[in-house]
Order: sequence, then C-alpha cells, then structure tokens
Amino acid sequence: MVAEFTAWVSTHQSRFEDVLQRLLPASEIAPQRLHAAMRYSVLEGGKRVRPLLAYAAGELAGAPVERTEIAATAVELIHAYSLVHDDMPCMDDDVLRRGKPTCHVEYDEATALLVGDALQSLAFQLLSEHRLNDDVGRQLQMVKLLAVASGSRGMAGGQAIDLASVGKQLSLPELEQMHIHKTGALIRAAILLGAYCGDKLSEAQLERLDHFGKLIGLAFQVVDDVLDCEADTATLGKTAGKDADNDKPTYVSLLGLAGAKEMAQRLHSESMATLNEFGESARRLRELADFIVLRKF
Ligand code: GRG
Repeated sequence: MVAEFTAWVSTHQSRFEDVLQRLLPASEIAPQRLHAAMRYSVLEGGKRVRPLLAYAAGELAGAPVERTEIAATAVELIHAYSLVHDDMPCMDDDVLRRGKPTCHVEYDEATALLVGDALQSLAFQLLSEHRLNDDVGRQLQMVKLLAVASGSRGMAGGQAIDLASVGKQLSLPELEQMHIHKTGALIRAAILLGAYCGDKLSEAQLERLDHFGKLIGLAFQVVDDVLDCEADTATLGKTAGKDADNDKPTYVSLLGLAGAKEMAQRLHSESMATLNEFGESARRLRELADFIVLRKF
C-alpha cells in the first residue's frame, strides 16, 4: 500500500472509532448488559471496509465528512448486527469473530439476538435523526436504500439463500445472486450512501458509482472465499476453513483456487473501468478496490 493511502486509512479508521464510541449507547446506561454487549460487538475490531468506502464516496461527491460518517455508522451497525446473528448456533455457530469470542459466547444467545436487533434499530435511528442531505427527499431515499440493502431483497435474503444452499451444488449465476445479496448489497449501499451525503455527482455518475459498488462487492466475497481456504484462523480473526467444513458452495469450490483468484482480478479490472470518468478524484475508491482484492485478512 502507498504510504499516503495507509495514512488516509488510519486517520479515517481512528476518526470512525471515535464516532462509534460517541454514537453507541454507554454501557453505564440501562439496560447496561445489552449496551455493553452492543459495544463489545461493534468497537475495536474489523477492517471498517464499508465505512472507508463511504468516506471515499463522500469525498468524491463533495459531502461534509460529519454527514458521511453518520451514514457510514449506520452501515457498519447493520454489518455488525449481521455478524452477531450469523455467528449464533442457529446459523453459522461460530465461537471466534474479530479475534474475540463471539457475542453469544461472551454473553449469551438471548443477548446476542437483542444486540443484533438493537444495532439494526440504531442504524435507522441515526439515518433519520441526523441531517444527511439538505434535500429531505434524498434523505428518505437513503433510509429506504439501507432498508432494502439489508432486508429480504438484500443481505437477509442472501443469508436465506446461503442457509438453503448448504450441501448443494449451485451454478455460477446462482452463487453470484446469493453473494450479490448477502455481501454485495451492503457494500454497494455504503458507497451510495456516502455519495448521497454530497451533491456534486449527477444521476448518471451515481449510477456508475453504484455499478462500481456491485462489482467490488462481489470481488470482496470472491476474495473472502479464497481467504477462507488459504489464510489461517489467527490472521483472519475468525475460524478459517468453515466453508468447506460446512459443505457450502463457494467460488473456490466452483472454480478452484486459481479460477476464483482470476475472477477476483477480472471483477477488480471491471470495477476500475467504471471509475475512469472520475479521474484523480476517485483515487481513494481505486485504492480501496486494490485493498479489497489484495487483502490478506
Ligand atoms: C444474519 C441477516 C444475517 C446476515 C448475515 C454478512 C453475513 C450475512 C454473514 C457474515 C458471514 C460471512 C463470512 C460473510 C461473507 C463476507 C463477509 C460479510 C465477511 C465479513 O466482513 P469483513 O471481512 O469483516 O468486512 P470485518 O470483521 O472486517 O468487519
């Protein structure tokens, strides 16, 4: 990574951590145990890829950073809720997440369920109580966008397909549909929500940005599948090799390791092409796309 990009990432990650600290309910406030578990599940962990994408898209769209980071927080809270629920015994049944015991292990199952519920509600509370765009219609559109991206036609729907596909052989288009929803929808939403906090982009440019989000969201998942095979548990901070153990269809099981890596490269190139017209102003998005494809964790 270029030193200047690394500095941008650290600055924004640390700024974002402060935002999360501030916006999450304090653990001294009742109900203390639930608030402590929410903070445990969100703070001090994770790459913060979605918030970084939102910051970068916000910069491209000329958005005030104070607005972008509220949208970024909403997306990250939905992401954190999905991880907490995904790790529960009724879903993936995992004990390790972000290098720590999963929420239901550290607390209990009922608390983990409530943590996910409360994080999801907080995400929408933030999107509706902070001014994110001077145009109220645009702001309403943002609320709907996150609702659709995380609901049955987005992430939760993708998870339902995932659960139903265990032990089955999916075709490439079926696998793609699953991941466009399960992983891609939220990544795509992070980029658009960041951009919607600004006013500099035309509708055609927003559409191109959305297409970038779709491609890089899928690339993220392909790389995730590769890492699940190649990386170790300590590096990932979550249990490696789970997909094969659970007999889940993945890009690696369908295309082989080399084929999956090739696909990630192809999606990366296609995503870069969508940014051509933005020139230098899309540099951060390009760098984040590189990171997504080259990451080792
Ligand atoms: C429970 C409704 C519901 C949905 C769960 C996102 C998801 C759907 C499940 C998570 C399981 C998983 C491994 C998904 C694949 C890709 C993914 C979202 C990985 C985790 O995201 P990262 O790598 O995690 O950005 P960090 O910890 O860095 O934030």
